[in-house]
Amino acid sequence: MFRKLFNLLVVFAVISLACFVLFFLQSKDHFSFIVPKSHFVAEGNKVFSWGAKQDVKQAWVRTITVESPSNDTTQRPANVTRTLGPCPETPPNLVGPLYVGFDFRRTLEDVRTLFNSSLKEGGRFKPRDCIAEQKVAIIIPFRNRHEHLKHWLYYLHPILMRQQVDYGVYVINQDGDGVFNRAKLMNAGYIEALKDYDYDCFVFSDVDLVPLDDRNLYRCYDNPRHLAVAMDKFNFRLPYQTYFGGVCSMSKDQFLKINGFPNTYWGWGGEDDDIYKRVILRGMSVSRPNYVIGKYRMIRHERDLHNEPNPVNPDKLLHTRWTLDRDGINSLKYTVKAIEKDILFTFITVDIDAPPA
Ligand code: BGN
Repeated sequence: MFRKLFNLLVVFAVISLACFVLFFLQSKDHFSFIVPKSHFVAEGNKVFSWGAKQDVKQAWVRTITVESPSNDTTQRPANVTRTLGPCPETPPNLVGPLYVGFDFRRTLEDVRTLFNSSLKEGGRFKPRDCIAEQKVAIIIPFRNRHEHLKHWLYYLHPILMRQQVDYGVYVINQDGDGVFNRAKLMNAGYIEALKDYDYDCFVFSDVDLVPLDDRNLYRCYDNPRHLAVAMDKFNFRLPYQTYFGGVCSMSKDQFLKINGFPNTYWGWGGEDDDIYKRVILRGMSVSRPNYVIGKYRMIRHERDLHNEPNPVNPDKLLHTRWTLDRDGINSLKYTVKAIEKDILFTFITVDIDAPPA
């Protein structure tokens, strides 16, 4: 009886010791071969991962190697190996309500200096410590609004970083002086961003809108999401229940389900209402944050040149059911004139064949 008990104790002690040794070795990174080396590259002491989603699906847990930035090889510590898991559902470093002020003395160069070391060329970022579930392209329709862009970048980059988004910023600049077309620019942004990276989520944002709460997550949901629900210019509420303007997000699937955005809304007004109708006509609903989290501050400005309200646009809205399949990403035509990679954003100038103003 005693002998049996003694044997059992010995076996237990041996197993415990083996576990302890294994645990010790793994924490020392001697066991990094257990998980395959990934596509992560190290730049100085910053880690960027450019692995494909397929790999991520196979193994959420991967190993990265971080080179020491030191040039002194005698002082260089051994490579540090870390294991990355998926980012948490709720990003841990959010702060909630934010102060947002548009200091006119701020320059693009100041903003570059601030984020130079955290971003990759083209305004790309990946969280260091985890693998983000979505790859998000932020698309900004643009013309002659550099004054606003610097503020947008100053506020949004740190917010997106705290939100642990794997993202890229695409400023889609309309070439020439013809009539502006916000929705067509966003369609072009969708296509151009996909040439860069395997994005699966798209946030379409006006350049003059800055969120006042970082809990308003720039990601995609089960339904297309309207993020800018409480703008200061509308007294922090929706101007009308079906409003879908300012900032919205859509997964690639949702975007394709509505055939992208209409290309034929020239000038101001109506294109966002058309997009809302497309979403509803395709059997989806609109997801929204509440009025506390969904607050935005708009940078005050004069109405843009060549973006006057177009009197034919309201009428077009009566025909969305018919135009949905004919006017959209499947009928989009534009020419890329230039692609410039800034550290803070990718600036793509497109000729969208605009009628003269
Ligand atoms: C609406 C515009 C929207 C705009 C909002 C808020 C139209 C279509 C005619 C009914 N809709 O009136 O595009 O985002 O105001 O400014 O003009």
